[in-house]
Amino acid sequence: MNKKILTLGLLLCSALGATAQVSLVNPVPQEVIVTSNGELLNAPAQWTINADAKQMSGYIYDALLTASPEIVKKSDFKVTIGVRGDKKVNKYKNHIPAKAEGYYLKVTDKEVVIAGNDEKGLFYGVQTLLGMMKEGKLEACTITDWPDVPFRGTVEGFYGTPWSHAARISQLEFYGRNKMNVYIYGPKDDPWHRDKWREPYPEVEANRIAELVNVAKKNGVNFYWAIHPGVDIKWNDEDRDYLMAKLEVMYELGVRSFAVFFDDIWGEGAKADKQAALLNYIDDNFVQVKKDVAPLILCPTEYNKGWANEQGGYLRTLGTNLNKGIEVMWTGNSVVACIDKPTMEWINERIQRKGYIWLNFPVNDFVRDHILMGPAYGNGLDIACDVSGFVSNPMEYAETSKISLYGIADYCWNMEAYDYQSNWEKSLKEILPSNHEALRTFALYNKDLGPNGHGFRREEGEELKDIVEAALQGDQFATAMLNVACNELEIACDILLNDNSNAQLLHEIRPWVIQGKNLAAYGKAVCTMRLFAEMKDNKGATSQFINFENLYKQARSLQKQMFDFENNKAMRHPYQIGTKLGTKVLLPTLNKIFAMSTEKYNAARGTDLNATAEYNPFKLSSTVKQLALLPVKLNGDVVEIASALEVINWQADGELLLESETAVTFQGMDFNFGVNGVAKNFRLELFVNGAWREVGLLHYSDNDPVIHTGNELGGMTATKLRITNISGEEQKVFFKNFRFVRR
Ligand code: 14T
Repeated sequence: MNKKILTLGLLLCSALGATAQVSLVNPVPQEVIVTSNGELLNAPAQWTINADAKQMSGYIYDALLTASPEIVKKSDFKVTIGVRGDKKVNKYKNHIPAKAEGYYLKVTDKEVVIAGNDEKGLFYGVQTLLGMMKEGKLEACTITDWPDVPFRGTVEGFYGTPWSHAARISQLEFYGRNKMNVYIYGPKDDPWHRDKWREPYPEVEANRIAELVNVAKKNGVNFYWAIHPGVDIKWNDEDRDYLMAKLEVMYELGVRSFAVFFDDIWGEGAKADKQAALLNYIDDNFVQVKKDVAPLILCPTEYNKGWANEQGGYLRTLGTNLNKGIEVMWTGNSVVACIDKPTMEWINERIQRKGYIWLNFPVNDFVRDHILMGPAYGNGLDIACDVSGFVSNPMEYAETSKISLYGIADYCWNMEAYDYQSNWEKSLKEILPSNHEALRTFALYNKDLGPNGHGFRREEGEELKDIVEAALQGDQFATAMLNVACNELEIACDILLNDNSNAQLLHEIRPWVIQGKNLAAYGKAVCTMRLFAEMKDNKGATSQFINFENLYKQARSLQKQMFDFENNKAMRHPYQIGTKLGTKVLLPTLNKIFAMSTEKYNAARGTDLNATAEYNPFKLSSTVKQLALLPVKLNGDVVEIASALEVINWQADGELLLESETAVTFQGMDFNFGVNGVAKNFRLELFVNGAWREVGLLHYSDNDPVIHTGNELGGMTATKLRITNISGEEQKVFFKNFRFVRR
């Protein structure tokens, strides 16, 4: 059957004015025939279930119970459910798609039929019915549906605060509703996942995992538990037995799907042949023996093309050595990347199997000053056959992540039909029905990540493009429209701050909403400044108080309020300090208009108001590729270079240069490269009075990675500093932090 024609039919139907109830369903089903002529049916108050005995209990039946109609023995409305082979759906067997997790669904004014190709298919058919009935209506139609990608879901694989137990339960239910079937548990900051991988979970944590396994099951989700042993694993029998024992303990807790992660490590743990041998051992002696355990998943050390060392042959070794059924994860051409056909061709050829995509979106652990509420877009719509699985690594903000995950679910299910914009609009209604327009207005300014080391950016502020362009040309009407946009943002923030319907969401986004109010107020001040800058008498309509200079003072105050809010100690996280939004278009535009207006006013009045909106006197550059993009943060008298979360390959003679516009008098400095005893490999120099002067570097003890500076630093005044690798060979270090205090 032709998908395009069917979709067209659906469009025509919604054009008739009715809200086609099928359009409420996420993911968008593969084939829909609307048989209703646009007329909607009221969902019945009661219905009778018609099914083989074995379907009258269990998780699918429970899911059906969550629908509003009362289930009674006899009623006029019949709901037939079953899987291929069940007597009750036998007559529909030719309609059931012969696809894993597929189903056939028929809705008429008298009955509903749901026939799954397998159990999961039946479960998903029920989800489609429930989705369609969300507004208490039904629509006569037949749907034939199945997923494009066999494994769809998330990997809780970020650095930072792991999700709470409640958040995980809510996620698993969300996955069930949106037909995602994988949740990989691998939070970097769970000690028993990584640092203490050999040790069993304490009782409380163990019980929680057992509960998650059950909730996952009820929602048709495979709960994968991941272990991250690479930090310190020895390739001997002892550690292998530790690992097997831990898996056994997890099996006892109910886990039936496992992953082994070797990301973000180096050294002994990073060897392909050893990793493959271990995975094969687990496969042969655990997975195959247990018989009820899902195929293993491996996250390799070289998990993206940018890090793949062809000469080393790491990926090809995995490809040849790993048992056939073992899945291999891949983040794409770089750590954070969109996935396309060439990406898949490159990796699949090397690993001799279809890559299992780990999409680093909407994860924000490397841009913690931003929260990401935009649509999931940019991945190829033609790679369904090239991937074995597709999972998203989300933010530590679980509830907010649902906006993007709603898109990932749709994309993975029905790739060619994926329309990220309409999916995004739908997701906002799903997540905050009470005030989805306010959420949308706010989310418009929380899509891009800002400049970051991975160079991954998102669209933001496209809808303002014309207004911004004209306003920057001096068009006062456009400036007034920009003022309206700021007004909208303010209204949206205020509405959100008083919406209790999704407390978790509001809790997560709250800092950005408050900062959004500051931004909106700043915008309104700036747009009004622009108006007053050219007003001859410089007077407000009714009051002398509203004049350019007072607006200028207000804008200055708001710039500082935003800065103070970002640097507020109570809310600060250690990495990318700050709470930023509207950074792609709105804020830079407002800053330009601020400068423009102030300059105009200065020129007209002969005043000398400072027209610079943002000020950062520090500039970083580096011949070490991975360091060159790190932002420099100013925090009172503390100057910090943001932490790089990856291993830095610092080549011999590679240098890091920090330049300041004005001379700095140093009070103290230290930095942490995450490795003991490396101070001797680096040289620190300050540029004082036109010459480089070396400053000593030392560790206070043998087991302290922090590098301190010699006493001579105190009181030195310089305009530049540089750190050079003088060891004559590449240094593998972490760039955990670098900071100095100025006088
Ligand atoms: F295993 C991987 F596929 C992976 O992506 N690992 C981490 C992941 O846990 C993290 O959430 C993600 C986004 O920051 O990136 C990976 O870790 C990195 C990689 C970097 F290059 C963290 C910082 C980096 F600079």
